[in-house]
Amino acid sequence: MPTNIIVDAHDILGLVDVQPTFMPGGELPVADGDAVVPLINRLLADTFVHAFATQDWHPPGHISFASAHPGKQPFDTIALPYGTQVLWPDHAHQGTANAAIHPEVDLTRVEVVIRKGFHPGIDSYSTFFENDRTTPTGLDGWLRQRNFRRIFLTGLATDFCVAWSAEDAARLGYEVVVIEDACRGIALPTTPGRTTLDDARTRLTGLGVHFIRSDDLRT
Ligand code: VGL
Ligand code: ZN
Repeated sequence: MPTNIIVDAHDILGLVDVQPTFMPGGELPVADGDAVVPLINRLLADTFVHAFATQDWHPPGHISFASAHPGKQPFDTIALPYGTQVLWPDHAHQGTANAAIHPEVDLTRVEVVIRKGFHPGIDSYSTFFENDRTTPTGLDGWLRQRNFRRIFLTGLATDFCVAWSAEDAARLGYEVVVIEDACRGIALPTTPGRTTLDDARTRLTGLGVHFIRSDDLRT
């Protein structure tokens, strides 16, 4: 995608899981995760009129927690009816300060907040569908009724909730742009020399998702 992308009225900025639980000091820290906050605030102040946000929002004993599976450790994987599930440290506890959107994020232009991951027996990375890839969160209906066509994604983590959101959005027919410097990833090792971040980039590029930097954007 060219630099100098002009942002217009059909464009919306997505803030994916910008929650302290995913930042240094949180339960599932993403390295440098807090660095996205000032950049997102700049995009909200200078570039985008419309925004949505998501919150990972888990009940106690959620199926994605390693602690819910005796003998398992965080970052182990297990097979569940809907596919392979990475097990995580307990995180994003409903109603806690670390599960709130980071208090320094300016929410003025955030028109809807989608919570996900609240069903005890299914994880939900994507902001469109839960991890069975069929249970909707409702965001697609909201975006369609509001006439948004192009979604710019920011937040945490690039290789999980941002990537799965980007993939679903592309499959649903949206134009999808990931603003890379406004995201941070977890980068779990996959095959030798590659991480979940490399794999996500390859998969998404194949689906037509664009990767840009925030200074490629113009109003
Ligand atoms: C996320 C792992 C578990 C994310 C959420 O926001 O990317 N990752 N839950
Ligand atoms: Zn989670």
